[in-house]
Formats: sequence, structure tokens, C-alpha cells
Amino acid sequence: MTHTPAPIDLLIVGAGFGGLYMLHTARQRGLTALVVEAAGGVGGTWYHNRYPGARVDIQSLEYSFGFDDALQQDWCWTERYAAQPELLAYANHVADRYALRDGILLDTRIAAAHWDEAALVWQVAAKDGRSWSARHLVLATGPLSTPNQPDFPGLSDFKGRVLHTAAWPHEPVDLTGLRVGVIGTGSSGVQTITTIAPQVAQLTVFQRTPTYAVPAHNGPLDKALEAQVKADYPAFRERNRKMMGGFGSMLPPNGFSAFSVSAEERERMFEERWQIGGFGLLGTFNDLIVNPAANELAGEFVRNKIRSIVHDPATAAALCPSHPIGCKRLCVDTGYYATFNRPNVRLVDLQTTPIDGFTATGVLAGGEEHTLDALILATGFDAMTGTMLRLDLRGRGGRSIQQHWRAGPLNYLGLCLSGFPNLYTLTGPGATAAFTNVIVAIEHQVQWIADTVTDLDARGVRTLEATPEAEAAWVAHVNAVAARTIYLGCNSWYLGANIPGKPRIFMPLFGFPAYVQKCAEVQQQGYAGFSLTPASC
Ligand code: NA7
Repeated sequence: MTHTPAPIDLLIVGAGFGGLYMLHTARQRGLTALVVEAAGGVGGTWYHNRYPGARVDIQSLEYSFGFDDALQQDWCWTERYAAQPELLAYANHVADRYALRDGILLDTRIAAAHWDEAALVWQVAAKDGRSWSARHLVLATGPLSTPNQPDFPGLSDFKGRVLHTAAWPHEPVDLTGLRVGVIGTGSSGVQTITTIAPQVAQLTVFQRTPTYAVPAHNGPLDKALEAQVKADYPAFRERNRKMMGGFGSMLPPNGFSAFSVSAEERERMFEERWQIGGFGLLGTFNDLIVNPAANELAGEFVRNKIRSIVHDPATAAALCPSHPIGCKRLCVDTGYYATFNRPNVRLVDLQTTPIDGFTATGVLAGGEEHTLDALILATGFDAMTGTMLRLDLRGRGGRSIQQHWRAGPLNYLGLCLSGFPNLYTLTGPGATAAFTNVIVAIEHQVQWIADTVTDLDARGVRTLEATPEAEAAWVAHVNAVAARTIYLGCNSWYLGANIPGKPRIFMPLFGFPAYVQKCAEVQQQGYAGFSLTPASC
């Protein structure tokens, strides 16, 4: 692979929130850095996911950068939960505000990155043939960035339009008056379904697994709340950083068991949080995520809501999930279940009537043809590893990432890989990002990487590489933490279970504060679990 002679300090792949903040931080530390981004603009998730109704499921006052008080004071969100266009505008504002654009190469897809053992640098090549060498490589490629396109046999027979929520066209898509099908009822499906139902002539929802959805109670941002938060934003951020998920200090979890109160009191407390909306329902009691019996009480509370909202008992029954609540990421909705009361909306339960095939004009399921003009795939992502595994990424001795991750994504601290020196994964497997307010997770990991690079430079250390022992112990730790929760109780993307053939390893770590503490300890201990190459080698 050819390369430019002078290595840059950091090559960063991806210009989402992670890549933007990594670039800004690197520059602040006096490091040279370049972001290479495949898309035509910055924003990552919020650049690609332009489907109807796309919005964040963590409150905007929390789902935003906290590293600069001037930024958080100046920026004004319009809604409690920002919609995709506003989030994309925010990403662009960050790029402009910190003059980042001259360090970002758009429309350029990285194809390969090979560790050069002689020069101790990464040789990185783009698909278009351009190449760079870099002392450190940061994969800010996002945990949910490679759309899952299931292999539906016969789909090409369908002559209507096929869209994927995560690769939505940039030009307006007018579904008015059309017969539309949606496959998938995760967060993207739920948001799409509720938004398009009033516009389309007929909506057919193909559901494989029913979903738990709690109300967002979205609306214009409460100005009094905004003023209150902005009056001491740094302390608000600090409180959030102490929360398990890096958010939620406005509605902290209760510190007692679901079994410590009477059935009436329990119901009242669930109801109180249902009325507030959002993920806080899972904090009604302190054992909902760790005790299956307690979890079942919360699940039954939501199922009772479904039965009370949905008029047709058969449809309500089909919409009721049986897996533990929270095991798949909870959806935060705006009238999802009530949508099934509309006369133009029909639920097809793929558990009882699986998809048999496609015709030119529709989907065949359960011996019936569902006639469609357009089909929307809301089928999620090859999460956490999919984007990295599509790179020609080779570490020491030419070992590929595909070989290294054959049995699952080995990593240390959710940041580094043995055999891949000076490589960092942002929001990757082994880190807390999937369970955390991702911007808070990004800020922490970026600071850790920047601290590490500057510290190693000061000490004359040229390479940092996780040991295989530390890596194995870390993956075991992540899975042991998950085993103490309800998270192993369903087929989620956390477990790789949504992709046929993907190794079943629990990928995200639960618990942000303990993770932050562990990462700090590793630094304080002189990079315990890493081997370091001094400058003389
Ligand atoms: P998700 O949450 O992975 O949801 C994908 C949905 O698509 C889910 O209902 C899947 O059913 C369904 N799916 C996937 N493959 C198939 C096939 N082959 N047949 C039928 N149905 C299928 O992705 P989202 O984009 O909604 O959300 C991803 C994250 O973004 C979310 O967790 C938030 O963090 C934001 P399954 O449940 O696998 O049976």
C-alpha cells in the first residue's frame, strides 16, 4: 500500500458525533488529525436515518455535548426529544463552530488499514486510491451504521419501491395515498409506523417480535426546564455522568425493590413514570433489570396498557411481548399501540404467518397476498461490529479483524484490540455506548484516547497494545455483568442475535460510572493490561 511520507497523529474514520469530537479534542491537544467520512456530510446516524418520524429517544437537554459550556448555553432545542433534522443541524453547527471542516474529508470511504510493523504506523487507504499513514487509528464508525438487509428470498420479484429506514433517500419520499408495508418493529419501525399511518392509504405492519414501547410525551421544550438546566449545566452533566446510563438524573431510579411495596402502590408508581414518559419506567424499582420476577411485573404493566389501548383483542394479544422488558432496547413512542386502532392499519404476525415470498405487487404471508406500492425495511443494523468487519483491517503479522473476531469481538476496555497496536474503537463492542447516552459515552472515550496519546508521547512510548489476557478477561467481564441482568433473555442486537450466523457474544457493557472508573484506573496503573513499545525499539 502506498502512503504519504509524513504520518499524521490520528486518522479518524467517521464524522458522526464521535469523529467530530475526536477531531476537535485532538486539535486542542496539538495533535494532527484527519477525519475520513464515506457520506456526503457530517452527522453519522443523523445523516443517514432520515425516515419519517426519526428522532432521539433521550431528552435533547441530555443528548448533546457538554464539553463546552458556551455551546450548551447557546444551542436551543425546540423539542423535548429532537427530531432528525434538528440533530443533523446540531452536528453541522458543531462542525462549523469549532472550525472542523478543513479536517474532514467527505465522500471518501476507507477500504483498508494495515499496521506497518517496521514504521509503527497505520497505512490507511480509501476506496478511491488515496492513502495516508497515521500513528493512531480511531474507528469512530458508530455502533449502528451498517443497515441489516435480511436475505428475503424473492424480494427482487417485488416491483414496488423498497426503502430501508437507515438508508433513507435524501429527496422527499411521498407515501401519501399509497399502500405501504413495514417489516420490523424496533425503534425505527415504531417511529416510522406512527408517523406514516395517517398519510398512507393502507399500512401493513409485518411483526416478527412484538415490542415494548413507552410514551415519549414529546412536545415543545419546556422553557422553564431549559432555564433551570442551563442555570447550572455543568452540575447537571456531572449528575448524569454518575447515572448508570449517563442520563436520567431528572428522574433518578428508585432505590428499592418492586416487591417492597404493595401491588396497588407498585401500579401507582409504574403509572406515575408512564405518565412522565421515556426510559424512566425501567427505574421505577431497582431490581427490574436484575430480577426476572420483578422485570415481569413491569412487562405485565405495559402489556396491560397495550390491552387497554388496542381495541381488537386479537391484535392486542399479538402486540404483547413475552420477552423481558428492556432486554431489547425499549422504544419511546408517540401513539404506537393506538395506531393499530386505525382502520387503515393492519398487523401481520410473522410468528403465525411467516413471509412465504413476494409477488410483483406485494408480500405473501400465511397464504395471503398483501398488496403494496412500497415496502419499508425497518430491520435494524449489523450492530457494533458490522461496519468494522467490512473493512480490510489488518494488525500485527497481517492478522485480519475477521480472523481476530471470528468467535466474537475480542477487545479490551471496549477501546483496544490485541494485535492491533494504536487502534481505538469508539462506541464499539465492550464499551457502554449502547446502554448509555451515546454522546456522554463518546466524550468519555475521546478524552481517554486523547489523554492516552498525549501521555504516551510525553513518555516516549510509540505503541500501545492490549494483551490477549486482558482482552479475554474483559470480554468475560462484559458477559458476566450481562449474566447478572435480564439482558441475556432475548434475541437482541446487543447479543448479535439479529444477524444469522453472527457469534452470540454479549457486546455492550452495562454500567457507565464503573466503566469510567476502570478506564481511569488502567491509565493510573501505567496502562495495566497493555504492552507498550518504547521509542528505542
Ligand atoms: P432493531 O431494534 O434491531 O429492530 C429491527 C426490527 O426488524 C425488529 O423488529 C426485528 O425483529 C425486525 N427484523 C429484523 N430482521 C427481520 C427479518 N428477517 N424478518 C422480519 N423482521 C425482522 O433496529 P432499529 O433500527 O429499529 O433500532 C436500532 C436502534 O436504533 C435502537 O435499538 C435504538 O438504539 C435506536 P426481531 O426483534 O429481531 O425479531
